[in-house]
Amino acid sequence: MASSLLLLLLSSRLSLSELHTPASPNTTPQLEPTTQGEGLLSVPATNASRKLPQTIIMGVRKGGTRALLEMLNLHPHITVAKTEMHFFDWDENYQQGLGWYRQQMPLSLPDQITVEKTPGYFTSARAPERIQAMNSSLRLLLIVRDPAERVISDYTQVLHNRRQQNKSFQPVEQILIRDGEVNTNYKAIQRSLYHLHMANWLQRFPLGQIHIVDGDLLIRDPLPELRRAERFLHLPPRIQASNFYFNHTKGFFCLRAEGHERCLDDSKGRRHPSVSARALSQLCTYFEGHNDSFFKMVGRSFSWCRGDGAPEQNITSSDTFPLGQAWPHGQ
Ligand SMILES: *[C@@H]1O[C@H](CO)[C@@H](O)[C@H](O)[C@H]1NC(C)=O
Ligand SMILES: *[C@@H]1O[C@H](CO)[C@@H](O)[C@H](O)[C@H]1NC(C)=O
Ligand SMILES: *[C@@H]1O[C@H](CO)[C@@H](O)[C@H](O)[C@H]1NC(C)=O
Ligand SMILES: *[C@@H]1O[C@H](CO)[C@@H](O)[C@H](O)[C@H]1NC(C)=O
Ligand SMILES: *[C@@H]1O[C@H](CO)[C@@H](O)[C@H](O)[C@H]1NC(C)=O
Ligand SMILES: CC(=O)N[C@H]1CO[C@H](CO)[C@@H](O)[C@@H]1O
Repeated sequence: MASSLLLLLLSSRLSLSELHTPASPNTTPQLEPTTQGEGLLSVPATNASRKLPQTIIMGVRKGGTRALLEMLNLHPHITVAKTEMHFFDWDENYQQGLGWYRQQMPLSLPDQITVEKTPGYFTSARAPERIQAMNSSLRLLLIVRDPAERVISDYTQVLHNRRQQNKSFQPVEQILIRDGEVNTNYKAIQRSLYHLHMANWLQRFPLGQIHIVDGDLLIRDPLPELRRAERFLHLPPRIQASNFYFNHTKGFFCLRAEGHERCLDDSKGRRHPSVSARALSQLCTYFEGHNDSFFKMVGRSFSWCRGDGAPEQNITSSDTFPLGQAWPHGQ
């Protein structure tokens, strides 16, 4: 009770992590304030400590990692690091050592697991071996989405950043297509070649330790994907349908816990630039050649580009994650 009151008093700093439904009447609600580090509330008598993550969301960039993290954070047995750590992919951080890394983690109770997410890990050559060296039985989560759509979303984010800095930028189609061909030098396209990156991870971790979340399904209907994630993490099913409600203005699901509501921030709902049906179709054809390798590698397939070419009209869709307005690829 006392701690609930404290949480209310701290409402200006409330974030979803404070909105847990306690696992059982005996479980103390999580007390970690929104910012990393020094907890105003770390004093109350709990056995909270900072633990190395037992689970890492390793990617993919623009695949919905933030939404997945926030949704998992609804679970009373999960506590999450709020910011992207870039520990295993940035040498200057890695050199600080595991002690430093652990200090960046939120407080967690004995029955909670700590989750960190840094989408840059997925495409990092060093991350797999470094993570393996920390904990070879760690469980990895990978959220993927349609690779063509991910490219556009990736472009949109960079475009937004460059605009804010008054920097010049190339129109999307000039970057995607060069001399009539898909521009395979474009970094965003390389990041969508999931099977190439996945192969590096499978050299270090068995497939059974990597769970893939379907980002396109997670936005449309979060609960079933979260159930699968709970099972993979060996957690009891605690995330409920009542934790989600659809915000028609935003066009995507927002989260609710203990009477508090929260939507993901606006950067997640940017409009995509218009891409012609022709360019899109070319992109889809290009990725088709790669999707099979990935599907075989992970023993599962996804509905990407739907194999029936691009839609008829130009697309000015919003960023899919978590806006929920997928491209009209057939339906
Ligand atoms: C902390 O842990 C000890 C031993 O594991 C237990 O006796 C004590 O009740 C715990 N304290 C709280 C506040 O949970
Ligand atoms: C390693 O990860 C596994 C799976 O999440 C976890 O059960 C175990 O406690 C971790 N080991 C350490 C030393 O953190
Ligand atoms: C960008 O340009 C606008 C208008 O020219 C100006 O108001 C703004 O301060 C500039 N921003 C930066 C970051 O330079
Ligand atoms: C729904 O989204 C709109 C637009 O972002 C926001 O102003 C409003 O507060 C949201 N409503 C709820 C109930 O989340
Ligand atoms: C579609 O996009 C192309 C190239 O961006 C443009 O030339 C064309 O007018 C657009 N068509 C429609 C129907 O908006
Ligand atoms: C869902 C999807 O895009 N499937 C395609 C994967 O790639 C093969 C060719 O490699 C196509 O035949 C599938 O339609």
